[in-house]
Amino acid sequence: MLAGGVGAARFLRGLCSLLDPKRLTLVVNTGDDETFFGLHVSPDLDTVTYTLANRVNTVRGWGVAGDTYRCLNALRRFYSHTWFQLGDADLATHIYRTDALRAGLPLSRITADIARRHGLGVRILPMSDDPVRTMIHIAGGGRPVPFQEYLVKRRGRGRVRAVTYQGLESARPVAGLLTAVREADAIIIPPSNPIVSIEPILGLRGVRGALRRSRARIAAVSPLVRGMPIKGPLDRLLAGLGHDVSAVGVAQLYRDFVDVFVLDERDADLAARVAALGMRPLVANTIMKTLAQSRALAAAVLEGLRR
Ligand code: FO1
Repeated sequence: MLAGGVGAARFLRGLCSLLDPKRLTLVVNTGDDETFFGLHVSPDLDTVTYTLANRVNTVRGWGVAGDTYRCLNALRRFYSHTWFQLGDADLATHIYRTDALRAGLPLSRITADIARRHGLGVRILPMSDDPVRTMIHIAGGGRPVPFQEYLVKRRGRGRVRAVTYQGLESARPVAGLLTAVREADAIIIPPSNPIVSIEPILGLRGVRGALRRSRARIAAVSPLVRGMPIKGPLDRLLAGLGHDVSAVGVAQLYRDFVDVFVLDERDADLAARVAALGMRPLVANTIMKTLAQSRALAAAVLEGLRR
């Protein structure tokens, strides 16, 4: 599975309740990674890990449940940029990751270690051990800003003119990624943001070609329902980049390698347009507020991949 943050994590909870997690490989976006107070924060890796370990703050979809903010409050004495909510327990993960990176370990090894220390059997791969940073170019906004600054500090304001991925051209796909794509029976793109969560993975050297050639059936789930994202700024990103702000617009971005495209029930009228792109449309409830809903969606996707 190729994964972003909250949408991917919710889908995964359902999937892991249906399959042996040892059969799964997750390739997670790191284009959203950011450094705060000298600490390396990997929001999508942590969201997936905390969710699968039942540690996540389920209201927000990210961070640790019941976390406190004493350290962040104390940091306000020294720093002005305390807009990113890093909880005390969450900070332990960032301290551990940063310490290990400074000791020379690759992010992939540290990620596997963090997953193991959370008792997870699933294989979690950061998309690359090399740094990639998603940058948002805002109309009339001067310099491009890193994704977290655009999303959290600026609350997604401003018309997006372009999105670029710093470091992507020279970044190598993490060891095992291309083999996993080649050898998979099935590949799933959950309801993640195609521009900032999936595109950085697809843009790594060789990944898109490997997906096109893969013998695996590939399914993608729309992260939009009636043109609205469940979470985040996807509608503004698609509009700014000139794409159709609908599930069809998302399907267009994946048309060269996806076999089955999952639309929400409320978008059933778009099925014919998805079929016209050469993908098999599958209609399901894509809203995942409960574990039962995550499980039902994952079951529908698995069934769609078998057909
Ligand atoms: N999202 C916010 O909207 N505000 C925050 O202050 C914030 C803090 C944060 C801390 C740790 C973490 O792992 C995630 C956090 N997120 C926050 C979520 C994150 O910005 C997004 O979910 C992803 O980057 C989008 O894929």
